[in-house]
Amino acid sequence: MQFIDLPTSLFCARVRTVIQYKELSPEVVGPPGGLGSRAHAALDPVARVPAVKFASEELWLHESMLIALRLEEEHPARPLEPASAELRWLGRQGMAFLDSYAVSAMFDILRLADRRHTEDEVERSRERIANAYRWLEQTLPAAQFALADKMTLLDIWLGLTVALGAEFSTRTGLDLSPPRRVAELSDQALSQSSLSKVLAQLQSETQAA
Ligand SMILES: N[C@@H](CCC(=O)N[C@@H](CS)C(=O)NCC(=O)O)C(=O)O
Repeated sequence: MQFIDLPTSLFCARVRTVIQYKELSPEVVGPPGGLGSRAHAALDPVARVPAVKFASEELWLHESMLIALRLEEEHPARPLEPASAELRWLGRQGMAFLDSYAVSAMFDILRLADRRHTEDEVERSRERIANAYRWLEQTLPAAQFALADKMTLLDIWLGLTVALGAEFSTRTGLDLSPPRRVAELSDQALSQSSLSKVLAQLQSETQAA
């Protein structure tokens, strides 16, 4: 398997966590010539990261969530999804909500901070983050991790999203912190060695960039 990875990317960090947790050894390549460059597009026409390609296949698979699900399917040892279909789909919905609402609104907030903006624009983004967190807070079962007594993909998404929110809070002065149980779950996830190592690496690479 080939993995196009970028050390400063939150989305790549998710894939790196799954790879570390499952003890996989892909051939890791940076985007050749830099992200979105011609050389990168010659290797993978979409020229975005993360992307993975399996030996004997032509497809460069994109989207961190799809990549995580494919790795789960290909490498079921050390599972990162619950056995119950209902919980599995709850977890996937949680990951999709975090991406579509919380993470995208966090990046919107960061972009807004760089230009003239209205309070309403910021509030709308904060409301999208709050809605995603509220849904999780109200829907997740009472368990040690988000869905079970061990780490799942949703915990990886949750931990890295809350960490991103904390970093953007520092940069913008806005409070982007989650409600209590989501915060506890994220702390729990971030204390797992595979995730804490990846987060530390992501933070040091982002600072250096
Ligand atoms: N939804 C995608 C987001 C991936 C993404 O935004 N990647 C950025 C780097 S962090 C990228 O490739 N940007 C290049 C571009 O937009 O041309 C995922 O979950 O993988």
